[in-house]
Amino acid sequence: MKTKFFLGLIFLFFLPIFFAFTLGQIPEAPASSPTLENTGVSLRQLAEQRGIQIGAAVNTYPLKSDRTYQQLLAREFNVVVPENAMKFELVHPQQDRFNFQEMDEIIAFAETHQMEFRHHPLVWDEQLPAWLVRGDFSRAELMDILKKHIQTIVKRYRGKVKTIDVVNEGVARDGTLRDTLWLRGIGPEYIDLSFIWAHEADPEAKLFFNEFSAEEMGAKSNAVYDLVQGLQQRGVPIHGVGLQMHKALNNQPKIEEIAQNVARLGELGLEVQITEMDIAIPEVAGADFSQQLQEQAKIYGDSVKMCVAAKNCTAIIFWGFSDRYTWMTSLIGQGGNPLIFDKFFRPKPAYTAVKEALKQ
Ligand code: 9MR
Repeated sequence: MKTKFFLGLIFLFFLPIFFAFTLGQIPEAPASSPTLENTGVSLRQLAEQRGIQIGAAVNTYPLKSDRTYQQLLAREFNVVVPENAMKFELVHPQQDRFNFQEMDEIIAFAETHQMEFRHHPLVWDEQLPAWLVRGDFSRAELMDILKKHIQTIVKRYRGKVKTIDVVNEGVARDGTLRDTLWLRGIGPEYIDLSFIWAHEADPEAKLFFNEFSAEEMGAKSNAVYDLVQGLQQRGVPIHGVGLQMHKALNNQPKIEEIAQNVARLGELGLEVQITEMDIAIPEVAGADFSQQLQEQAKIYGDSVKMCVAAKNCTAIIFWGFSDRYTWMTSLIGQGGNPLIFDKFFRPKPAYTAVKEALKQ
């Protein structure tokens, strides 16, 4: 009887530990796995020595299920960004219901591994839930919805999150404001209001305007510049601009122009972060893949060097880190191999180039 009771106690003691491991709740310490190649000093260590952040967007599925993914993420990066977990339709699926489960899981991972968590995005025109899109709300109602959305999320993670993409992709290619549900329903002041509401909810957080195809000098980056300068002139709290950098071998970044753009934003007293970098390799018949990998590596290296050299460039964040999990797979079918580790988590030439750039 006593033995059974004793065995029962042991069973009860180990049960939660067993579940925690099988569900991936207790990630192993980084760098302990023989499945990971030993790449010497990590990007994270080098970036920390440089006083710059290096991060990756995370996909919640492998974060829960893929041990190698977890280990590499924790070893190489010091910032995580939710690739989708904070999108409106996931976090706020019904008007009166929020779902923070995935966000909480990512934040728990970040805390366990002393990584920073970067919010992305509070206000965007994509991945919106049906209740919002089909709601036929008045201007006042939409303002209430947006304020509640922003402040519920920001207050929940206040103190844990230092940087937030408040408005994502608010400018169109020609430099006008992008035609969004928020612009149509509230008017151009939705941008000012979003920053003001986020700041009210967490006055310590650094607030960013995040944009794509606004890296180089041109109509779009001029419009972003004017927009953020306008916010500053009206006393709206803004601390930085995110330049996404979704590029490709056939759409290469013009590094000198990006440096110029980063510098002019610096003159406004703003930080810049490279927020979603990936460099797609297009499938070209007869192309030499190893040559393409070298070309990709050079772009990664030059971009990181540019950021390291710019005083106001404070972070480089990749839109994922392994070609095994990239948004491009759903976009163009085969994946584009845009990241710095391959599908088997082996470091690509791009990884080495980023490392060398961080050493300089
Ligand atoms: O990587 C994200 C992908 O999984 C989603 O399906 C997509 C929805 O539009 O959003 C992707 O992330 C985007 C990011 O949030 C904003 N900048 C562009 C990114 C790539 O489309």
